[in-house]
Amino acid sequence: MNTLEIKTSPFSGQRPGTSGLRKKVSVFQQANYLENFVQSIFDSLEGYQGKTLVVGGDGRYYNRHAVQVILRMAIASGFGRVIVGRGGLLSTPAVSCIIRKFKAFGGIVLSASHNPAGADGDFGIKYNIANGGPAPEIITEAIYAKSQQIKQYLIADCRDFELDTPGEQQTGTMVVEVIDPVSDYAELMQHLFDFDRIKSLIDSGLFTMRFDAMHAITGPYAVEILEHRLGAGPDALMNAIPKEDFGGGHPDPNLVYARDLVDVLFGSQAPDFGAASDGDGDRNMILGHHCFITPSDSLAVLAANAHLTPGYRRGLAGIARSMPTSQAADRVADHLGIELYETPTGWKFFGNLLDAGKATLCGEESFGTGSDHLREKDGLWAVLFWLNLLAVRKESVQTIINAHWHHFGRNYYSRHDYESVSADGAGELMEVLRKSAGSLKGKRYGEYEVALGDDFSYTDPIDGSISERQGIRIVFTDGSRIVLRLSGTGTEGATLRLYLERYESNPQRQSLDAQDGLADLIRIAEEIAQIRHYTKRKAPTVIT
Ligand code: G16
Repeated sequence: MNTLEIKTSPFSGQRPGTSGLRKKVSVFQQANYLENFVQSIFDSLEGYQGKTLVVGGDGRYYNRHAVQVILRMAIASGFGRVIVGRGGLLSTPAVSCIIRKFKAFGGIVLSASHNPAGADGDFGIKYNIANGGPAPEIITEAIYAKSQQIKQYLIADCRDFELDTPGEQQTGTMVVEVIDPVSDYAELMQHLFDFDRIKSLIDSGLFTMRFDAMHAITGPYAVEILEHRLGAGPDALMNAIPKEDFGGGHPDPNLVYARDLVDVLFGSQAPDFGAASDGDGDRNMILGHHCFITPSDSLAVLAANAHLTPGYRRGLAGIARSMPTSQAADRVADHLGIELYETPTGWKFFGNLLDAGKATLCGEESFGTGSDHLREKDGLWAVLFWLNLLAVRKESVQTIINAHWHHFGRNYYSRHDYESVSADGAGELMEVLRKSAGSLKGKRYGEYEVALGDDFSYTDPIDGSISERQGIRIVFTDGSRIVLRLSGTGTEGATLRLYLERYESNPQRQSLDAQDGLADLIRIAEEIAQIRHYTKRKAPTVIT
């Protein structure tokens, strides 16, 4: 078998964002674009010859083609084995699970997460390291640097691999092993949660649920785990068949894009529990009967109740959350007497804390929750965690969240997204704020007085690496916060995210709609940041 050396030249803009390289499919379809990036990944790694690589994606348009290219390039670069999910499919948490279980050198995840798919949609590629987690910035920057100097890539001159049947295929010195994408992950879930108890709850007939896979990767995982192992009926699953274009939808599990599920949970005869996951299976949204749990509250509830599950009965070492995530989990950490870590946005920042055993649970406002069982956030894991709590506590989701707020107080929280706005306008807004943030201290806005204004900077407590310019924080003397940052995952123009948080300890005042509870802060954010002026938008595109 020949190795071809193909001459190429760099593409600008191959710098990975918050979570890998995400671009329009048409960008990836340019000759050599994908190959350049894959070669740049391999060129930035050392010592992988003869080792194992895991490859899989969320099944979106271009997934199959990309898998075949990566397999041929992995042979040419000297990997010894590639483990690939049947059909080229693996959820992001399953990639993490399999890297760890089989002690692989690393893995490549093909996904643009919740971004729409199809020929006109988005595609993405991300490298995960041996701990199963996203490559840290030092590696993503090295990949980018290689991509800007690349002159050639190596690819095996061989036929396509058969991806639809589990088993091994030898080509040259490399083995391609096609595996069932679900079973290793399902086993891990069964180990962490009390499946018998959840099954009894579902079998009791007193509990109804609905899970929306949004025509994305969690469909097969939900069928195996929720239906086959836990006994949920097929009518408990929505959109469980993965499609290359996600059925034309936007598989972002939030109140706007998972509207069908939200309508069911807020409709007449609503089930007791509802949940959705995203394109690649790492996000989750939790709903109860006529009730929505913010991701920040979900993290706090899971932390406060973790002792009720087999996997976390041992207690938590610590909790980590991204900076814009609400401080609800901080109160639980305080109560439990454990450390709370505040990191920049991006799951990769949790990796060192998890590896060092400093954090057990992690969460982000962007509908991500996870733990030290993997090094990715994990959508179905969060769903199973909630099901385990419901099975043990035998209370409704609403009762659980009310009791939580009663005990710890409620952190009113919301995120306003201004999607696909002009990059120049959004950039200018951030520059102006960056310059003025420091001078806001002491200023009064109605009842609120600014205690701190800065651009968040993080020093990793394990390796000392510093990540700057991670979002403007305006913190008030009562702990309320306004945070602004630009998304690192969009593919069109810029997406401005405004995060709002206010703490309410009085149980009598905890039942407002979040937008009402945050109305003053929403006005103050506009006054300080002039969002309408810079984005030329009258209102956010998405409110969660
Ligand atoms: C990715 C990252 C998350 C991050 C989210 C939003 O999630 O893995 O850590 O919170 O993007 O990032 P941003 O606010 O920069 O758009 P996913 O699910 O898209 O991979």
